[in-house]
Amino acid sequence: MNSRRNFIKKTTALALGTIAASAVVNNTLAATDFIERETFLDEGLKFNLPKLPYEYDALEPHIDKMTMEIHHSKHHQTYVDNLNKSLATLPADMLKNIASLDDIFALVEKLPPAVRNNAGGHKNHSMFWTLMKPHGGGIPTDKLAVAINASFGSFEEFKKQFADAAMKRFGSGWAWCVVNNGKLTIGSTANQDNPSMNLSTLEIKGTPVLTLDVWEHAYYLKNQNRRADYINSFWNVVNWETANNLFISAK
Ligand code: MN3
Repeated sequence: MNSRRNFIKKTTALALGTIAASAVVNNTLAATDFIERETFLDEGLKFNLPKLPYEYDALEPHIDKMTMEIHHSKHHQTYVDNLNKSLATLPADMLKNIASLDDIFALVEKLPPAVRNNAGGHKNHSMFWTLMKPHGGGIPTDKLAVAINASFGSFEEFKKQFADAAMKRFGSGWAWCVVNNGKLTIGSTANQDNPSMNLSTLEIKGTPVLTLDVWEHAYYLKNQNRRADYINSFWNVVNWETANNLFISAK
C-alpha cells in the first residue's frame, strides 16, 4: 500500500510539473489541467483546491468577481474539505481501493452519500473553471466543431439544447455535453452528480466535454433568479480549446 501511494504521489507530482510548464508555454489549458490535486499524507488520501487558472475578476463583465471569488474560495473549498473529512470516516478495507476521484466515481454506489456529493463537487468545479477563460466564447473549433455539427446539425442547435438542459434542471445541478464513442449528447444531473459516475440513476452518462454549474450560488449575486441571463453570459467565456481537448482525449 505504501509503495502504491508513493508511486501515485510521485506520478501526480510529475504530472503537476508538466502541466505547470506547458500552461506557461501555451497559456491555454489542456484537458488534463483540471487535475484532482490529490496527495497522500500519513493519515490517508487528501485532495486540495486547485488554483483558479485566471484572476477572480478575469471573466468580468460576464461573470462577476465576487461570484467567482466566493464560488472558488468558499464553495469549492468546502467540497474539498468535506470530501477529505468523509474519506477519513471510511473503513480501511474500503479506503485501500481508492487512490483517485476516478476510483471514487467507479465505486460510488457503495460509498456514503457525503463522499459521492463532495467528490462530485470537487471534480465538477475543477472541470468547470478550466472550461472558462477571459476573452473566451466564439465558436468551437477542430474535431469538436465537426462532432457538434454531426450530432446536432449546427452550433446554434447545440447551444439551444445545452441552454434548454441548463434551464430545465429543477433546483441545483449541472448541464452537460458528454461524448460516447464519438457521439455527443446533452443533458443534466442533479446536485453534484457527474455523468462519468458509475450510477444507475443518472439521466446522462458519458465523458464530459462541456459543463455549466446551474446551482444558484453560481449566478445569484449578479443575476438573482435570472438563470437564462447567466446561461447567455456563459457563452462569452467558454474555453473551447479545453472542450476540444476533453473531446479528443475521451476517444
Ligand atoms: Mn458551484
